[in-house]
Amino acid sequence: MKNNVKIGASLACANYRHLEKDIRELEQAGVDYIHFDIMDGHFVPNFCLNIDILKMVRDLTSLPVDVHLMVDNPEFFIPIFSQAGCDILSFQQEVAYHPQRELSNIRKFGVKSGIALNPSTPLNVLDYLLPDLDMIMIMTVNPGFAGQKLIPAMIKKIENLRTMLEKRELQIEIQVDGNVNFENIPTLVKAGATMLVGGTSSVFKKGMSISDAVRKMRSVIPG
Ligand code: S6P
Ligand code: MG
Repeated sequence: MKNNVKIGASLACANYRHLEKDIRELEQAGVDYIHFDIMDGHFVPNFCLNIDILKMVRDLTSLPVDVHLMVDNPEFFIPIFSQAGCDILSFQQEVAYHPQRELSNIRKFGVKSGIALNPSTPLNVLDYLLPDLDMIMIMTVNPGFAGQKLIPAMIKKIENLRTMLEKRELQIEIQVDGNVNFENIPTLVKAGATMLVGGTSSVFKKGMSISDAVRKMRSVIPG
């Protein structure tokens, strides 16, 4: 880990033909965690991964697993995923009726609590949730698909979030998800990101091995 910045691999972008091989490569490359996307075809118009794959991954590796729920009715899925063996669990703020209750439920299961914000969701929704949060995910693209372009306004949002946390002297991880690449990592980290999600733009970049990609990511982290 460089400068306390954690490198995560978005498993949805791995090669499903040989998932175990990719997981071994991720371990060898020294990634800090696996990012595990769950989609329901309703909150986002796509599907990806599932609970059985999560259980299999849990059996295969001791790497921390960070589950990102992009689903309606997160309150229904939180107990199921919390007990399937994840280390961090986050849900989208936009579809949670009682986000404070959901965050404290996640912690009751012994799992770190996270919330994900769509690009258009303002930071003030976090005001009264901060004591219940271990991680805040800034979506740098609209959720639903890999291979999109980072929305430039998200850099200021990350800076503002960092300022908000510093003012209150809170140590909450700032995760960035979407088009995290070798060129924008320095900017994202300087803005305040502490957890990077690497997908098709970095960890699983076409034409590059996982270990070379992770090495390159680490080399561009400032500090
Ligand atoms: C997007 C999802 C993400 C992607 C990741 C892909 O809805 O939550 O975790 O899997 O962003 O990375 P990239 O580099 O293809 O954008
Ligand atoms: Mg994600």
